[in-house]
Amino acid sequence: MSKIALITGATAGIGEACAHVFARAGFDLILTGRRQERLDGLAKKLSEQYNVGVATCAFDVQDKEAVIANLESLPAVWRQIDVLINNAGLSRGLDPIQNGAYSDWETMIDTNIKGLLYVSKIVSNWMINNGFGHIINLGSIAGKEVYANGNVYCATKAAVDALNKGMRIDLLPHGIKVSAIHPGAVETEFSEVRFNGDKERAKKVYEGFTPLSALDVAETILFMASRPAHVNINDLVLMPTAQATATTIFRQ
Ligand code: NDP
Ligand code: 8X3
Repeated sequence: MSKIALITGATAGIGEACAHVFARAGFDLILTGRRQERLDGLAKKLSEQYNVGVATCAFDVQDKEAVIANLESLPAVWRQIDVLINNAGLSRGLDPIQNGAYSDWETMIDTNIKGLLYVSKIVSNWMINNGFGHIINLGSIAGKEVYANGNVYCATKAAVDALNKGMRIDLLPHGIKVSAIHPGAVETEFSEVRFNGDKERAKKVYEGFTPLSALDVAETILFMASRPAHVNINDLVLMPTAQATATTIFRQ
């Protein structure tokens, strides 16, 4: 029987790259995100290209009832999840704390922290019943270091860092692995979302150096997920070679 990976935020960026990489490795996939048409397109492509099973589930991770209803609607066979990749997340704005928008703060907290918790509660209970599983959380260098105007986004990723450690302790007696990956700059739709669709401003973030690609991160996540049973990578910081810290980037 094939292994199963559930990937949140599979409609773009790192989540979409994880879908490709895990399908190529023979995993059946449960793909989630809000944009159903992107999920449908990806499911068709991956099932044809790699001959794997793909289920899709469109919901907003901020909506607790929607998370519960959608995940609980999965048939029993899809609940045998080997790997949960808690990837759905975003940043909104880059402003000093006194100028931050309430709605941006709420969106980041509700998505990056509460959404991750809603999904993790359901799936970790399934993993406990199954007696196996591996949860891989997407943190960020922004959760390890705070940078100017990053305030609330950095706080949400510091929360992911803490939750990753807490989950690992709580799920240890159940034989469930918990890991986090903390990337530096990865060129995806992330900065476009942060800057509210401003493509020019987003492009500048990655100018003058080679950022990580979504594929770089996805391949590292597959490596984490494919260690032997007795090995767990607790925490992995993955940076572009040109980036030493959250704010120290060598641009040519
Ligand atoms: P993208 O914007 O390219 O992708 C984000 C994904 O998250 C999309 O699939 C989006 O799907 C999904 N998502 C966002 N909000 C929600 C929501 N409310 N409900 C369900 N799904 C949601 O960004 P990345 O791929 O770069 O980001 C993925 C993760 O990696 C995030 O957690 C981010 O914080 C983290 N990260 C990113 C870095 C970077 O430099 N890019 C560096 C470090 C960490 P949809 O819009 O269809 O709902
Ligand atoms: C995304 C990385 O440093 O641009 O989490 O916020 S950063």
